[in-house]
Amino acid sequence: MIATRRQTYFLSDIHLGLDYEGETSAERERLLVDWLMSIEDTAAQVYFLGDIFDYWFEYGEGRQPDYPLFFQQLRTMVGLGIDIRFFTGNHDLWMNDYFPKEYNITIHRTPLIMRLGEKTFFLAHGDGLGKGDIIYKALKRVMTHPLAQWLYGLLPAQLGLSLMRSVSQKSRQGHELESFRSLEEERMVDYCERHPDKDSIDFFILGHRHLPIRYQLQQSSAEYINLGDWIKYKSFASFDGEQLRYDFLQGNHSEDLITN
Ligand SMILES: [Mn+2]
Repeated sequence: MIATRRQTYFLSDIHLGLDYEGETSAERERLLVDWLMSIEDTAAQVYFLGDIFDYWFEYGEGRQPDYPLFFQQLRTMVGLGIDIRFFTGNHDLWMNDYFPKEYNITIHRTPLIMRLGEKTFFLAHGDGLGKGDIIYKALKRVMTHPLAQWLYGLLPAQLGLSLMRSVSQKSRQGHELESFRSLEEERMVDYCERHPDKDSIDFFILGHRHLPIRYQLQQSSAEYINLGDWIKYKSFASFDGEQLRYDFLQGNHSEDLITN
């Protein structure tokens, strides 16, 4: 069989490491890997738009959190010539050179504007974009400073990781997984509406919100897509060079897609 790899896939907020409402991280990892295997023959590129991991720290020498099925599948896909990109999210800000070195995966730490086929994409995790969130933005500036990571690295690995796990859980209780406000109140929609390049962008694809959203921006042909998550929705988007599709792994959440 000749594989025709021309699809680009987008997903985010998988939060490996988190057990949530009756689904363990290992079960979620299995579903993810099965899905990744199912797109091996069609995927040219896979964009993971952040919060792939619920917490992440690289202690070196193979002492980072380990998701063996997922990591093996990444290796297989990269070996097949599939271009895999990781964006850092607020839960996995501290990705360094483990994935570039071990798996030949490119890491993006800032939003990316790129062209695929005839369309222009804006890609980002979405944390700290738009108005407000002053405290988080300041915290992010501290957290992304190499000194903060270096200091954290001084903690014993087990303590460092369990601390991260608990902070991670708190942040979720605080502002993630909350229900949808009106689109006008959605900070990331507002960010896209005001983006200076809005007229030249076709798709703003973001994560972070944990809600499946496909929204036509005002007075523009651009769409704002939120990728949902793999905790509740198991949602993803794909692009074949012309059309963008929004899908759900188990097909039973399609009615949850928020549109205008
Ligand atoms: Mn998230």
